[in-house]
Amino acid sequence: MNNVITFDQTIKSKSMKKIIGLFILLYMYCSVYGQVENIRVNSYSLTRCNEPSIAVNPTNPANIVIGANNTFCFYTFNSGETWQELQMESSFGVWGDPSLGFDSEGNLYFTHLSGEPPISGRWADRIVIQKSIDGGKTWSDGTFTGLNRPKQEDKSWMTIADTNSIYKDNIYIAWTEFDTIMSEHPDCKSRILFSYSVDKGEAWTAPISINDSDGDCYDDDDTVEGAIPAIGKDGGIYISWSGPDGILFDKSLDGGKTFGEDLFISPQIGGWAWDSHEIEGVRGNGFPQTLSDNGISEHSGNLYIVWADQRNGTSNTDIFIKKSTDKGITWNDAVRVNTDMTERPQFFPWASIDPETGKLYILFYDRRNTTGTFTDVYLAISEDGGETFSNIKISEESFSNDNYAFTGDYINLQVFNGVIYPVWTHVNNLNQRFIYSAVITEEVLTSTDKEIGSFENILHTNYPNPFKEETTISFQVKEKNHVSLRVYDSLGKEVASLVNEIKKPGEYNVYFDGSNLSSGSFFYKLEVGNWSTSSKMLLLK
Ligand SMILES: [Ca+2]
Ligand SMILES: [Ca+2]
Ligand SMILES: [Ca+2]
Ligand SMILES: [Ca+2]
Repeated sequence: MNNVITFDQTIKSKSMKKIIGLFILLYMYCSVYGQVENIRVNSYSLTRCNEPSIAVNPTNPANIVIGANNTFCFYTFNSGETWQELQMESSFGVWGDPSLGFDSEGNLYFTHLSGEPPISGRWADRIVIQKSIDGGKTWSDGTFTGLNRPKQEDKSWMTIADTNSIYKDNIYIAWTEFDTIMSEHPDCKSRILFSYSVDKGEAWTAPISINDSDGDCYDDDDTVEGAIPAIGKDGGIYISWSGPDGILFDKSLDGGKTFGEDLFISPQIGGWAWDSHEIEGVRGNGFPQTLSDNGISEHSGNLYIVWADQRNGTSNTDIFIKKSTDKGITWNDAVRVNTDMTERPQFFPWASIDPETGKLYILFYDRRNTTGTFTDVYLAISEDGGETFSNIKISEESFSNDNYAFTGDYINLQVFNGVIYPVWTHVNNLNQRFIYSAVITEEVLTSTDKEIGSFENILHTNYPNPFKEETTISFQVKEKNHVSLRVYDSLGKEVASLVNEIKKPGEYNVYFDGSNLSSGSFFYKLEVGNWSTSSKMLLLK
């Protein structure tokens, strides 16, 4: 049923030479920077190839599978050295928004939208779930959930409960239902739906609506969209999404039968949808992702929500994170994830947690070091439960990311056994699209850490300044040392202690909330061991 295309041997030997050449270059580069080696997944450009989703087989981690728009599936059984490509087929149709995952037994699931345009009324009428028991080589025709014609079912995401959860291997899907997609009629509504399977994708529960107030049907800022389920150890099901009221959150404590009252998490300045005027040249979004740390570290039980918004300027999109240590009842202040001090955009965040260490990894597109529409890919790492982040560039070359070669709505990341597997859409200088990945081990990250060794002790000017309520203070630490960052009023009285602990070399940023202070000048002082410096900021209400 599926067409398997194996890499041509001549192409392979040519690319081997290229790889050797690249290796030498990389080695030279490594001695300075410690660059992550990138893997190109498709050998030739594929039209509409974007929105990649990646899954690593827990029973054989050399088996990695990537799905991409609209119908692509790539799989490897040798950790990405060689890839096979096939086109997904199903009698329900295959129409993009791929989301992939393995259960603990190595069963692989590929969730996507349904339909084929030639069949009138069939487009996106349900969410289809196909299954592979041979690591992605062959697929079932699929089962489905959400069929509710003539309404349309769109932007689905699947999460499989992990081995530490009481609901291990149950499959959960959340998506957006439109009465009529793109309709401008005021009565046309959108809602977040949720359905799950307790029998490995054979049967699906009747979808229920999670959100308390509906969105519109424009597929824009005021549409409710971007729901990604997280399943806790104790079976709590946590979901956040974007819509007219900003980022909202809800949870189910009965295994997904019922949800509660929506909780407001954060405004989303600029909405979730950004056109090419907001992020130069490209359609971007800041959909929130909910995560539950089900691991064994001191951060186990934490919930996180990661998203992007434009609170720091229309063209200066940033990535933010909030944390809850009480299962979503209360949330801390937002922390900025990208550590740069530029006014350039970061977008399409995707996060994953290493359950062994509680380390948090966030992948995103980043234009901090580029001009125009040129884009890099960065990985942010937090070792302290989302309080502070270091950032590492993982793409080998910048590429122009614009609507000439549409890169979809998301990139993706998985962490398994301490190895980090990012996947993103790369566009070459001929506007051809490729899926890129990497296999990033702790050794690679440690060597990349050497980049951090080139850091100096620096205190950057806070941003924004003057500020109304919140501002970000960024600093670098040269060597592992005790670090303190304190804020004083104009009379020298301490008003806040923002950092007071041992820090590794790296770049950090800290949010300062001045909402309960009155207007005036403040000083902030950074101490690293015996070294110290201070700077001034202005609170204007
Ligand atoms: Ca899509
Ligand atoms: Ca609700
Ligand atoms: Ca917008
Ligand atoms: Ca930015």
